[in-house]
Parts: sequence; structure tokens; C-alpha cells
Amino acid sequence: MKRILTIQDISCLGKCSVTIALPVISAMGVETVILPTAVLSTHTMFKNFTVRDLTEDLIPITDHWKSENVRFDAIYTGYLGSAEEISIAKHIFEEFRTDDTLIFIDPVMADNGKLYPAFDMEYAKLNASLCGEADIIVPNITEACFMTGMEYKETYDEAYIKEMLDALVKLGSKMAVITGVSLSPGKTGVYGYDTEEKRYFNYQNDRVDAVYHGTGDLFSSVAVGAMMRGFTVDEAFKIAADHTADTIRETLKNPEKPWYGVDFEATMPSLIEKLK
Ligand code: PXL
Repeated sequence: MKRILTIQDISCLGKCSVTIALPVISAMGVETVILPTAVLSTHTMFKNFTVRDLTEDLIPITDHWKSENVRFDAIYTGYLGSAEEISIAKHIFEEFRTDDTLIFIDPVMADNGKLYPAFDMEYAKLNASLCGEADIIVPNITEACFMTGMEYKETYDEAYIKEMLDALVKLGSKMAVITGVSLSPGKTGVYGYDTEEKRYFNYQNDRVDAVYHGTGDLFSSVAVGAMMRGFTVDEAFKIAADHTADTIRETLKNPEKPWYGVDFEATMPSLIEKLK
């Protein structure tokens, strides 16, 4: 069985980061080791959330794993709480990376043209340098703009996305995949560039008109989980995009109208089906 280390926060209530990555990747048949960067009462879209920062625990935890000769097939980072945690993540890559380790970075920090409350431009620059260490990075358009200095646009064409991908891979990753790329009305998907094969790839599916927190975390968890289950990068991103859209559709059916997260629990059986 493949083993992933995921480094991101625990938002106790909110269905994002570890509370998505752990159940989803485990259900996909991949061992999931967690390194929590902080414990928050909720994700940061709630008001008055509490935060317990765990920065000083990260190195002792990973030193212990090192002494136990633990190996990881992939390291997947999501929401990191601070500049210091970015440099610790780099250190963890150095400690645990082998020729076969997939480093998958979701540079979670922004959406809809704006940085999340905890972050500033300095953090965006550090996140860009962390992305340079990755095999695959999966920013959304807003995060890509903050990391490349490109102007954020709500309407754009394919040339804008390709220019953004070229700027992203210059940060140093082998592959960049921009999420939430909509190239025609009613459609949305991912657009990537692979520097090794020197090719762009693009997958669009039907756009579901609803926005929920945690959908990026679901997308990344499914993509990295599928890669660990032996799917090609293209197949893994297709499965992740389809599954995220299916989960948003399912959430829209919920009469309680959840606003803070998606009903990923309800679509878990269909995720397992997609792996067959
Ligand atoms: O879903 C990304 C995410 C992860 N962790 C925390 C967040 C968010 C998005 O808002 O606030 C704490």
C-alpha cells in the first residue's frame, strides 16, 4: 500500500484540509499520515475562530519518524499557517524526499482575487518559492496571480492561462495545473503544463454554479490519491475534477443547505467506483 504524508491544518469544524484529506485518501486505499500545522476551531471563513499553532511540534514529530525510518511515496501540502511553516515544509521535503517521492503542493492561500485572512504578499512570495520544490503544483487562478505577479482577471482566454502556466513552471516545479479554469460558458476545469513532456493538457466539465469551501482540498486529495493508485496524471486530474463537480451537485441537493463545506461523505461510494 502506498503511503502519503499530508501537511495541513486541522479545522475541527468546517470540512477542509485534514478532515477531507484523511478520510478521502484513506478510503481510496492509500495510507495517510497527517502532520497538522495548526488546530483551528473552524476554517477561517467563520468569524471568531480559535487557532492553536503547532509550528514548534513539526520538527520533533518528523524527527521521530526519521528515527523510525519511515518513508513516504508522496508528500502533499495544503494550508500552511505561517512563513515559518513554509520553511519547515521545505526541510521536511529534504529529509524525506527520494527519487520516487511525489511532491504535490496545493499553495492554499487565496481565492476569488483575494488572499485568505491569515496571509499577505510576503507569504505569497514564500509560497511561490515552496512551489519551486514540487513535482506538481495545483494553484487556482488567484493563487497563480499572487505567485507570478500576473493581473487577476475574471474573464480571460486560453492565451492568458498558457502565459500563467509558463510563469508558474518558471518557479521550478515539473508540472503546474491551474484549477477552476473556465474557457467557455457553462464549463470549468483544469489546465496544466508538463515541463518533462513539454505539453499542455486541459480537461473541462460542466460548471456547477455554487461555491463551497474545501472543494480545492477535495480535488487535491482525490488527484494525489488517484496518482498513488496508479492512474496517470491526466486520468487522476479527470477523476478529481469529475468527483469534485459530482460532490458539489450532491451538496446542492441537501435541504439543510450547508454553506461551510461539501457533502463529500455522501459521494464517497461513487469515488470508489471511479477507481475501478
Ligand atoms: O480549504 C482551504 C482551507 C484550509 N484550512 C483553513 C482554511 C481554508 C480556507 O478557507 O481557512 C484553515
